[in-house]
Amino acid sequence: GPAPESAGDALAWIVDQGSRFGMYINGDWTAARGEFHSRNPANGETLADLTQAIPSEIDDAVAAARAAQPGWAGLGGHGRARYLYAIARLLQKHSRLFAVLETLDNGKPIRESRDIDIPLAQRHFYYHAGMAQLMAAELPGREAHGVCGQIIPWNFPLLMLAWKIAPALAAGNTVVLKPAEYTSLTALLFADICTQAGLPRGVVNIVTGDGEVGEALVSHPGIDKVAFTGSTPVGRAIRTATAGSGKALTLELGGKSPYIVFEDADIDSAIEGLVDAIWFNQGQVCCAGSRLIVQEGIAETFHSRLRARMDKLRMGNPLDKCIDVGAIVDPVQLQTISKMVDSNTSGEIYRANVELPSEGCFYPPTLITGLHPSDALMQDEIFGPVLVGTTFRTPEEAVQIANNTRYGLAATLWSENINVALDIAPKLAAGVVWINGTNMFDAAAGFGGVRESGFGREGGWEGMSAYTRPGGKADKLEEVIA
Ligand code: TXE
Repeated sequence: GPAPESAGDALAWIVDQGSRFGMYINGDWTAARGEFHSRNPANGETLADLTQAIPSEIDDAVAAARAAQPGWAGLGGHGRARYLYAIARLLQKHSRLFAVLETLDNGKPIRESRDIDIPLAQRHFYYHAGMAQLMAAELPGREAHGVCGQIIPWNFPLLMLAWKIAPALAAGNTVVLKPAEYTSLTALLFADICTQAGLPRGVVNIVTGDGEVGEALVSHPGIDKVAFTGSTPVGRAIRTATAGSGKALTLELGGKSPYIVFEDADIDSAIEGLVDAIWFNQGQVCCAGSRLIVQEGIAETFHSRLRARMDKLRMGNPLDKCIDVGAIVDPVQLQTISKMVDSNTSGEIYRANVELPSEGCFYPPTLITGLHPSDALMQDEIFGPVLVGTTFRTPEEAVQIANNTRYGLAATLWSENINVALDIAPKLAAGVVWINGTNMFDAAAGFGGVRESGFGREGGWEGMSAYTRPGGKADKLEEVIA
């Protein structure tokens, strides 16, 4: 196969910064203190030393964002769009650097960062540049919240940053964003892009650190809107911390999304779909199709063909362009996954017959079948390359099992019968239902959950309106006309 992608440029960029990063506040870099490290989970090597924000630095970042906000909103939609287009083009120009850096920091296969994460992040900025221009006409009478405090997870570091920052800026907000502590590097490279794009100081601020920094940010009185993607327990804590504060809030939390296969499904496609649903990004995907629900009549055949497909997954160095399954983000997450799988008592476990690299955070693609719908493994998010499953007899039972969860982010169903598909889809409690496909995203389509998967939508008009509120001032006439 082709040679692995070289880490050279990305490592050179880190070294150029002295391998120590301060934070990006008011368009400047703060002093680096090297209080925690970013590591490459594929080999354990330290990539860079990072800084844990202290309260006065969070104050500085929020103050910079507050000072910049009226001017940013005052540029109008067309003015802001110019910057969003510039950011999109720069992301495109540096896409290889971003892709390699993301893979080094997170452990995801280069094929995914190169073909999915980074292009979708670019697309999000292009799309929201357009939204900025349309806003005055399409969301009349609405205005930006002000300053947004945004907290993102480690599974799609740059893409989640784009989902947060692009609509916020398009609507006229300024932001203070905190990336996850395991994966801050592409957010710091993005700060460089903001400078290159000539973005006015203070419009984007990046602070780094752990949950303590996140907690301080969301409860800061200078924040008007909080947007969070991460675990359900932290989402709950943030909802409590912001309750009664008047801050607007959107939460995108965990999931245990059903993947239903009817007996008339195209089995080969449904199996390929599962490769995308649960082994994409090592299953560390909030909307991963992690609960397999197969109709009884085809279950045996389906499971045996699935096991054969699992054996063909290629695991190894994430920089290798042929790799399907890369490294788990961090040793802690690896341990969580392995503990959960080891807790299995009633299901039948199959581990893919693949060679694991001798070092690094790797976990083999795993299938656990024959579970009861109420078993803990069918209820709790594993957030790893582990598919759990059960069977059903009737469509009614499929719906019942699918909805037997506290989550509701996504659902997938496979059937060649359009009547079955159209009958079942609306009965599934989920923010999105995919039919004969899975994990399809578009900047124009609102994404988000119901129940404990959170509330609010990101993307499309729904996402834009979440970054606005009814306005106090009349829109500028020239913008409405434009
Ligand atoms: O998430 P956390 P973790 C799920 C998944 C995973 C589990 C734990 O099941 O196994 O969560 O992952 C910041 N106030 N998902 O521990 O803690 C934190 O610094 C404010 C699903 O990494 O939720 C990071 O930036 N912020 C998910 C971000 O929250 C706080 C993606 C997410 O970290 C905070 C990730 C606090 N009190 C994990 N505590 C998805 N839905 O995509 C932590 N943070």
